[in-house]
Amino acid sequence: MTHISLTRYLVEQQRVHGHIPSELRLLIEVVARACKRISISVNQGALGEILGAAGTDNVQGEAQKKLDVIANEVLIEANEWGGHLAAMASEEMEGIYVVPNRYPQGEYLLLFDPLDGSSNIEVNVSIGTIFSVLKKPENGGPESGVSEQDFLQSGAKQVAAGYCIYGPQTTMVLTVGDGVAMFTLDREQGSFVLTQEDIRIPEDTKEFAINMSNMRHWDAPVRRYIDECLAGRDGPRGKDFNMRWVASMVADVHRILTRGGIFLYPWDKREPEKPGKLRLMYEANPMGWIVEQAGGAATNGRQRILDIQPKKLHERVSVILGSKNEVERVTSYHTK
Ligand code: FDP
Repeated sequence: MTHISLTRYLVEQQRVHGHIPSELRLLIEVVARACKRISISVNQGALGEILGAAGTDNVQGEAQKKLDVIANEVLIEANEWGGHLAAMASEEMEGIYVVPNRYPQGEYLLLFDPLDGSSNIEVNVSIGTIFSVLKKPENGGPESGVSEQDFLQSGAKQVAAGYCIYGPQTTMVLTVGDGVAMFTLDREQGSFVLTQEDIRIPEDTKEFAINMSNMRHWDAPVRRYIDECLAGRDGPRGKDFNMRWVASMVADVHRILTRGGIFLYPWDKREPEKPGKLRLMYEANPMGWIVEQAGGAATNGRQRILDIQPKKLHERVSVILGSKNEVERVTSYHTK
């Protein structure tokens, strides 16, 4: 079998479809390289002194783990000097990180959740890195500065999105708007190898993922949907459902890409003014686009995730994504 590396895949995509400019290709390769570094740290575990709390809080007031901070630094250091980026934004940083003056500025904006699923670091369960790429709006020519406002674009404007999952295998999943491809890290060679192309999520499923401990706080439409799943064969759905909840969004989404399913992290009554737990720009947009590109759907219960106009960088959102027919069902329970 011919091994197709990530580099070769991107070069061939560029040749055939012409929609991956070389700067974007470089950007994706640099992110992949950073993910390799993060993967090495994750694999070292207790031997690498990377476990435990960093002793700091992030902008959302959540305690940062050492690995959150390390992964954030790795992504910044890898990306700041290449000339392909204007600025970066991370779930772990309050403001945007503008590429320093000593390096050339490019036309792309990179957003990332450096280490998703932090509660799973210590327990040796899959975690990941999620990223999203936007183009800097042409509001004042290439010489003009970059501001937080430039990042506030809807998910539909993404030009690349992906995630890397650090599990039994390290796997990178990528879309540039032409389907979804999967690459597995060959640890001996140190390169990502194409292992699946044109991934499709089955439209129907019998598996849901939600944190059931929040049931008493849910809104009526989510409650109705899950109640109907739980009623199984004798209920209105006429089939038995299974449940999975890894509590790492990357792992739950990865399972859905592999065999279908629906993932929900809905708004709930605990903090009514908070639209949801997950972050629109670092989690919902990239995952939403990947899922759509694989034939699935992603909404906040009322609206397509990718159509939401963000008002702030760290905006939160309610998330329902996965197998198309199930997502449409839950969404219709909200809107009808
Ligand atoms: P975490 O806070 O551990 O980083 O990003 C938020 C997230 O993980 C998701 O990856 C995951 O799906 C969810 O939170 C888990 O939330 P619960 O602990 O409430 O189940």
